[in-house]
Amino acid sequence: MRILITGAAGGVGTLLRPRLAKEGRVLRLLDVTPLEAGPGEEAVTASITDEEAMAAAMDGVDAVLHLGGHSLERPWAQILDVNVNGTYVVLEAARRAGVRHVVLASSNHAVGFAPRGEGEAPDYLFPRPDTFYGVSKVTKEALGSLYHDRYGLAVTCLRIGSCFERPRDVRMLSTWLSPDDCARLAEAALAADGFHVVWGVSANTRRWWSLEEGRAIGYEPKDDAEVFADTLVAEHGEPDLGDLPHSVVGGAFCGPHYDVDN
Ligand code: 15L
Repeated sequence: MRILITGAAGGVGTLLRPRLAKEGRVLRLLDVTPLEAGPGEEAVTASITDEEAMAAAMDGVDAVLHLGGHSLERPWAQILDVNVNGTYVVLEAARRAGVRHVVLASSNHAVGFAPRGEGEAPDYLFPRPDTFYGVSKVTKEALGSLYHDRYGLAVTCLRIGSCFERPRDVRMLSTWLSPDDCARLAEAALAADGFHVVWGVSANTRRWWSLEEGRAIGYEPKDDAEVFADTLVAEHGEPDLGDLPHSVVGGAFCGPHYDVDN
């Protein structure tokens, strides 16, 4: 079993690398930043936009975990090149190589402007991107859907919340995806058939995003950001849920000052 991880040197890739290591499994780590391969690993230095390099990187691969791309807002030209076209290059290379499973790192920012409602935000919430970055995640999901329907690849899109060692602010008491839960979610997604869009969130007490579809593919989160609540609330105060950044899925990305110079 060989898994190609794109963007392996990034934040989520770095957290997942040791957690996805397993007897009988090879992790092929691809990034523009050179990485040193350890036991059970292979390292490839390449851009996801390089068609030739991606075709070569798919050799002998059973599943792809596509994390590569800009992880925050950037000018449109960069988003288009790396996030949008890069995802096309990854999926096309996977299809040509006959790779069966592809997991796509989407983001809550694909639906960032969705308001907090009465109940949980459902799975498959209609796109409401909050940035060009969010648009690229919507496009990523759309490309995944296309490659599933037209070419039969099994594709699962993860609308990741806030995947860090620990929540960094009070919003993340709701949106945190712990590194261990992220690995649990990735394992479930890598094995799932069909096409799915699932929230990437832990079993947080203050969670307001659905876990239904995640659980349907076998993801059972174990962590809860609430253990960090006392410290974070003491520092930042209790959140006003009716106001930004708590009133919408995407938090500060939806604020008037969150922009780049295009
Ligand atoms: C994301 O998509 C970003 O990559 C990450 O840095 C966080 O800002 C996260 O969303 C979030 O919404 O907390």
